[in-house]
Amino acid sequence: MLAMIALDSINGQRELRLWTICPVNSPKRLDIFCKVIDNYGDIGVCWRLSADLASRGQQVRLWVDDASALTWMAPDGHAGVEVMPWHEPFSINGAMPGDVLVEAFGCEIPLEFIADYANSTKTKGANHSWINLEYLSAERFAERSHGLPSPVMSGPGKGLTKHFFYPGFTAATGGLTRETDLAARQAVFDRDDWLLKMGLPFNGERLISLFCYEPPALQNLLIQLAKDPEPTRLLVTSGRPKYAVLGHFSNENGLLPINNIHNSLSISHLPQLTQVQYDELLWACDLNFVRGEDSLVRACWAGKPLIWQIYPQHDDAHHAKLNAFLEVMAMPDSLRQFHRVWNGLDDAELPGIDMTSWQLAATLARDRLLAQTSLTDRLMEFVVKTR
Ligand code: TRH
Repeated sequence: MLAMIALDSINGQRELRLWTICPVNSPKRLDIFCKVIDNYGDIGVCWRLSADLASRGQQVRLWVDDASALTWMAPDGHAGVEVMPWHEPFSINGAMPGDVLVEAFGCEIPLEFIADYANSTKTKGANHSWINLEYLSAERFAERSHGLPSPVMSGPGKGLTKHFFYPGFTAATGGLTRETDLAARQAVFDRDDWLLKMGLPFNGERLISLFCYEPPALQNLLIQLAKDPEPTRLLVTSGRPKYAVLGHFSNENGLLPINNIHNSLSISHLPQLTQVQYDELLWACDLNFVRGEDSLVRACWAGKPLIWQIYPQHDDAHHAKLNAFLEVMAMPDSLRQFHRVWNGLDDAELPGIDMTSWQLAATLARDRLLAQTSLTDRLMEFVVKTR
């Protein structure tokens, strides 16, 4: 913390004032904890945040119980981010806890680490920062709950206070992760070069990326695209989307199925992309199907129309979450209905694709979001404010 004397002029009267300033970007050491529950979102979100913090001069240790996806998501790692194994029983291996603890998605940081963190803050006489990073939601509760304190009443962390940090789409939430160089990289992106580099055939057809679980309307979509006189190349990401698509073909005994009367639909299967390449895929396409959390945010930044398959919850809590997102993005009716059918909230026919109105909404939504500060900026400000 820096203390500074400043001469101020208030209502014409000159005053000497004491300001206390702690620069938001002063380097800190952060320990981020991540448990991989399923799919790629847990590690995807945590890696994205870690890399962004590091590129702003922070030092990050990312403790994760399964780092295997990083071998393809981020094969080159990132300067300033150290990936640490989180095994049971937990061992910190003599390392000193950093200044800030981030507990991603309620993963419950090992008690041994909390004990060391509590001791080290006491010994250093330092303030503590324990952030509970929550799931992204456009629902109103994200604004209400963002920043709330939660005193720790028992265990080795007794006496410390956790703070809830809710990512979100408005200024009253924790915002969305966005790298400082994202717009510059996007501005010089050359789609033709990229497709060539990726070895993807392209003859000017509409490009659609597909990253999804097993949406009930997938067959419907394939039929719609195949029947459409406008040619489409569907770029199918690896894993579950690939098998979901192949499943529809094998339903038809592996024959070229689905009424491809105009030969309109071509399908390319993609390998596992790095996170950087996945961003580029979203920039290259005219329409992106995304899922979960991180790919949704990246598709918002791409500024292209997107269709989101939300992570389903048993109690259907995802219905309200989906509707809140459609609202905050001010999506046109046809796009809202497309989402309802794609997510199984409505078993009607899939509406037709309306690129013009969908593109307009995507551009406007991106512009509104770009006018806000990023999640990483807000997190660092929050740390300073709550210490
Ligand atoms: O994989 P997801 O569905 O992840 C999740 C998890 O299910 C998680 O448990 C749940 O909490 C969350 O959704 C809501 O979707 P998501 O969040 O988009 O994460 C995918 C990550 O994978 C993202 O960081 C982008 C990255 N990715 C690549 O790097 N390369 C690729 O080729 C693809 C397809 C994705």
